[in-house]
Amino acid sequence: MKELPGASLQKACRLLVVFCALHLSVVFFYYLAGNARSLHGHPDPPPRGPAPPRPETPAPAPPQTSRPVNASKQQCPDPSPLLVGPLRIEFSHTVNMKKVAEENPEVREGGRYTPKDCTALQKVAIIIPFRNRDEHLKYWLYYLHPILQRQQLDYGIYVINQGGEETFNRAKLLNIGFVEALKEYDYNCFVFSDVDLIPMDDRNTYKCYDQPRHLSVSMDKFGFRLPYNQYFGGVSALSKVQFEKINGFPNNYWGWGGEDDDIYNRLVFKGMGVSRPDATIGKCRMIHHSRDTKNEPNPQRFTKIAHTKETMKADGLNTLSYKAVKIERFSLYTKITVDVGSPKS
Ligand SMILES: [Mn+2]
Repeated sequence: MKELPGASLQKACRLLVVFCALHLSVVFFYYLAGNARSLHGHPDPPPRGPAPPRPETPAPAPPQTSRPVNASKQQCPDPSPLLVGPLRIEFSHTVNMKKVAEENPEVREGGRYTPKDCTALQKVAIIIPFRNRDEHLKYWLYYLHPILQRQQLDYGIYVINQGGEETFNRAKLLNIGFVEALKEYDYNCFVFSDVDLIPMDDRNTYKCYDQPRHLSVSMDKFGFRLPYNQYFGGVSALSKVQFEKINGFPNNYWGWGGEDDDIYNRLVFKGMGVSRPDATIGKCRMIHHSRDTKNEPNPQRFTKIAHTKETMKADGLNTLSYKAVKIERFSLYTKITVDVGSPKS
């Protein structure tokens, strides 16, 4: 049957009206659904005032989307959406290591962690020079594991324990940590942290940047200020490339002081600068302690840091010698006890 022109126009109009009604109802449905989600779905913004330490409970994982089982993971977003900002850090309670391990079930043996839902931007080895500071280490692990997980880093914790009774050698222990960590995993970033320093804001990400990073810029010990502009002590981060460029750290600073200034000089002589977080994000607390024995101020430190430019070629990664005495993999960290030799050897 052949239709008249008028009838076909009428049919087209009717179709258009039906289509518009359908469109409107779909829009209205999504409008309602969107309202309902914003009323009930969004978490409250994190509280900023003093509160019990929040990092204890691991942040909820992002909702699982239905993705094919073998699909390659996406890169983790930068910055991590799990960060909460300022943290309350205090050292009055005692830390039960078994409990800390239970509270961090996703940390693997040796203190290793890899984000489940995304590929970490960096593989970070955290190196802690150590001797006889077990109480401090407990606080460090208690606070840092939750923070580092929220930062979505693929990380491992290496405590480099100086065996024997010789004078402490912080920088050499850091060199050893670099070498030992690389034997275990393909790390591309190294964070060197004193055992008694805890960040007060998880936006201070323990990762590497274009320039070597100084992380502990605003310590309570120094009235939350940098003690001096060239200060590079406490917590710092160097990529593998940056560390190798400066031939690692000096091996010849025995006792307290100077080695961090030598490292700063090395960076400058190799044409690098220091990157830092701002004074708010870079706040951190130091656990109070008295001076360790066998770590007296090094009287040679001033003469030594005056000659970094000449000494750095022949003192560092290329001259590092030590003996790994024992490697222990605990649930929250790897402890490597080393014989670092003595000043004369
Ligand atoms: Mn200290």
